[in-house]
Amino acid sequence: MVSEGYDTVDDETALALKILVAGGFGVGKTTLVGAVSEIRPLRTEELLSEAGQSVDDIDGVDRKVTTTVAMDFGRITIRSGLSLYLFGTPGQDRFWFLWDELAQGALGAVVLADTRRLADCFPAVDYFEHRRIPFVVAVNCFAGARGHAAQDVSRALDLAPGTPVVLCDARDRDSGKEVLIRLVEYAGRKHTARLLDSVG
Ligand SMILES: Nc1nc2c(ncn2[C@@H]2O[C@H](COP(=O)(O)OP(=O)(O)OP(=O)(O)O)[C@@H](O)[C@H]2O)c(=O)[nH]1
Ligand SMILES: [Mg+2]
Repeated sequence: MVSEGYDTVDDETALALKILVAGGFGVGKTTLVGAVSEIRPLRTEELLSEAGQSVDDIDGVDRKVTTTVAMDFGRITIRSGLSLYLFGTPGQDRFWFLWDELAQGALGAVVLADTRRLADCFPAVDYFEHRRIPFVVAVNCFAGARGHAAQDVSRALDLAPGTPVVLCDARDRDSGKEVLIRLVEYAGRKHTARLLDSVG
């Protein structure tokens, strides 16, 4: 029997994991969550106002008119029985205070990077390294930014050996999904290794 107003618990979607989508300002976080989400994504966009120009760093993202002020939320089913809840972080420094709340209980994170402004993702990389939250770096290939070897990005960001670096197009559902699959596989391996360490 199905009671009106209640979701049935479906064995097919038994496991739901929380994933963060982070990175610098304007790197494509909201775009990625929107591209892959199978539900209408929740967005908290505000217009970039003239008043904000002194604090909003819009260099390199000149056509951008809105910015995330709290978070993005979306959901994707990776395979039968496994869904991901995606939380996009706000990109600007003045919203850092929201990160700890957003990161609670996250399995892992995608750090989006733009090779024209690679340094912008340092704070996100630092954040996840310090909290030992597994992450992959996904280079969003804006026009003209192709051709960067994953190895170069890994070296420039001084990533720990084994941290995956993948190229993607944040606007493309399949490309975004691939990034998420890489993350789930990687984070799964990391968590398993830690578990074995703690019992061994
Ligand atoms: N050419 C190109 N444009 C992109 C790509 N990804 C995002 N954009 C555009 O870049 C701009 C920034 O995208 P957003 O998704 O808002 O970036 P964000 O990281 O959520 O930004 P904040 O929340 O403000 O930090 C938008 O105008 C997108 O349409 C891409 O892969 N290629
Ligand atoms: Mg955003």
